[in-house]
Amino acid sequence: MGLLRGLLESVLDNALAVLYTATATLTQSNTNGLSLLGTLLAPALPFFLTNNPMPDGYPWGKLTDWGNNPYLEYPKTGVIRHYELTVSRGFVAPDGYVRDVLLVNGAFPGPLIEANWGDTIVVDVHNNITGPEDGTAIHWHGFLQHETPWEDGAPGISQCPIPPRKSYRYEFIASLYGTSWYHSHYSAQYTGGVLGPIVVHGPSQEKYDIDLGPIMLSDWYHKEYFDIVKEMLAPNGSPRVLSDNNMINGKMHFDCSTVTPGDTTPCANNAGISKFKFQTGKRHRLRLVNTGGDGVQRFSIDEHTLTVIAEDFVPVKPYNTSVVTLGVGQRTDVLVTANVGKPSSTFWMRSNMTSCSPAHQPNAVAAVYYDGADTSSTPSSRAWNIPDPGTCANEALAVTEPLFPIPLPKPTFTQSMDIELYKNASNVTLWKFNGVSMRTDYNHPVLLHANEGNFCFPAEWNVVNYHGNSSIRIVVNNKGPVAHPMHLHGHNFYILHEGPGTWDGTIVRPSNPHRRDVHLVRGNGHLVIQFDGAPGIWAFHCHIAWHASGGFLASLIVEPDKVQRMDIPRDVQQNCRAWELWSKHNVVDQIDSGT
Ligand SMILES: *[C@@H]1O[C@H](CO)[C@@H](O)[C@H](O)[C@H]1NC(C)=O
Ligand SMILES: *[C@@H]1O[C@H](CO)[C@@H](O)[C@H](O)[C@H]1NC(C)=O
Ligand SMILES: *[C@@H]1O[C@H](CO)[C@@H](O)[C@H](O)[C@H]1NC(C)=O
Ligand SMILES: *[C@@H]1O[C@H](CO)[C@@H](O)[C@H](O)[C@H]1NC(C)=O
Ligand SMILES: *[C@@H]1O[C@H](CO)[C@@H](O)[C@H](O)[C@H]1NC(C)=O
Ligand SMILES: *[C@@H]1O[C@H](CO)[C@@H](O)[C@H](O)[C@H]1NC(C)=O
Ligand SMILES: [Cu+2]
Repeated sequence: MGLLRGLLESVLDNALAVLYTATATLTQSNTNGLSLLGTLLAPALPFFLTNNPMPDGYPWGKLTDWGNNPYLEYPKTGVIRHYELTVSRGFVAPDGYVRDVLLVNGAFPGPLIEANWGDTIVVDVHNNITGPEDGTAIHWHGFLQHETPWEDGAPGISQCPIPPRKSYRYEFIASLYGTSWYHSHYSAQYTGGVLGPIVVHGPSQEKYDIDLGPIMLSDWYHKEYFDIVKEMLAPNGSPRVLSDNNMINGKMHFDCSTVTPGDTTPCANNAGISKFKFQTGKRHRLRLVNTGGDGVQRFSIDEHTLTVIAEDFVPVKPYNTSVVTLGVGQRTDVLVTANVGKPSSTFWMRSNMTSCSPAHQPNAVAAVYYDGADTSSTPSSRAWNIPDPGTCANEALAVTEPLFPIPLPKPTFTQSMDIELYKNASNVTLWKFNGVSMRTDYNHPVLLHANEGNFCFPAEWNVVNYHGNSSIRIVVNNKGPVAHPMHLHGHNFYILHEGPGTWDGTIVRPSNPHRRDVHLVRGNGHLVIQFDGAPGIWAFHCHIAWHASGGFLASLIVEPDKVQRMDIPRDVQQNCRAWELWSKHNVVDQIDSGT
């Protein structure tokens, strides 16, 4: 592997050396491959309406975001949104430092997937990871997959990985709407570039003029993910992984003079930042997504107020704020009116990582240009001075209230799950969740096991079977000082309480508790969630890539009887046979939990 990489790098040196002279400017293709995100050429949304229009405008008719329960009804449009995603190795320099990455359709970030509420999304994923080869599996973050748990994309849980040079077709319904993303769930692979935005258009009580589309906020690492994981999981390795930079839509400057002495990787100081255009006086929708490996982001636009209208796939009662906090995996949709300056005004957009995020360079910027501004100019606006409160927590639950109210049902079962850091007998630092450090078996997905009526699992798969329970409450107790963004697949969970220490039994707004699919639990604190279980196998894990690699994941079985009776498509078995064959003849270097 090392030799191959060395060869690739020397080819790269020759190809890019010309560009890396002191005066050269990197092109968009040098920094982001075929992606246009973060450039002034990125189209406003909806984009697909121009090439695949709906016959009668928007298909959700009289359904609204305040009057209809999206878990019970969605428009059955019958429209198929078909995408082809090819994952390949490549080189880009998003912040000027050249990296060996994984690209989706030659782009970083990967291309946008767009649909209307109720459409069927069909994605053919082609694994073109070669030199060296590796598996992959794509998770569609926040999608419920209630009729299709085998399309959830968690390797060893809902499917076998897609082997190199093979394809797998994912097919699922967009039964919720809003902003999300897709990412590899195979090891920490997504931090190497296998990710992209998803927008599902739906009703909105709050009107706006322009949909600016996805704005992805992410920490960035100059080392390859595999090397990071290897170092972290070496005996006496540190679980704290420092990021090198922070980016908005995959772009940011980097000060090349700060690289480790002896590092000869090509690096340029002038990679360029993301640029956005605002129409003076108009109201814009910005779709924020934290697609990072670890860092908690605090997003703001100088001198502008943000009106929050959705968190994850849950529309919320609008509230105003200057700064929005997002843990990894979380999304926040905000409306911003361009009425602060003149048509020639320019402003900084900022995303600062919080004190809870180990980072060399925590602050990302992008430029916002009103429609009469010179788009080559540099903003000189004043930042909001709202210091990081240091709690490493989301907005207070009292402030974030779902627009469509659902009262908290009585749980049929309550349990605690503890988060602990420990060293195993080889001195490897791992995470224990609910008493176990998880390690997946790529060849035997839990879902297929259960579907065959086999409910005995090796302890290290960390499976919890809820039998006939329909409403499950989990009290997450964080026994250490580090905050974690807790993500449950297949559900928007109710959030009953979050705070320091242990839970005192208080529930915030039981008449309509907040709901979402990721929520931060602070260090030495608690998070109490509850969900109306849907039949299937659902990963419940920390979304920090390094923590999941270190075993921080549990698989929850809901309604095993129904899981056993599910008619799982033959493709799923076929993909497992293809993986079985590939893994028999190739070494699968699973150095971590596998997810
Ligand atoms: C597959 O990956 C190789 C590089 O590893 C690249 O040259 C080729 O264009 C890719 N094929 C497709 C269809 O993306
Ligand atoms: C938010 O601020 C805007 C002005 O920037 C105001 O028009 C609106 O009423 C405020 N909304 C709320 C919910 O406070
Ligand atoms: C973000 O960081 C910048 C640079 O340190 C600072 O000026 C600004 O106040 C910070 N913004 C917020 C909202 O904390
Ligand atoms: C400790 O964890 C590492 C990483 O998962 C694993 O390779 C090793 O076998 C474990 N050691 C023991 C004694 O279980
Ligand atoms: C683990 O580390 C301790 C102290 O750091 C050392 O004494 C012990 O020999 C190590 N054990 C293994 C199996 O490496
Ligand atoms: C609920 O789940 C728990 C934990 O697995 C189990 O002990 C209990 O029997 C279940 N209750 C029902 C009604 O299935
Ligand atoms: Cu974590």
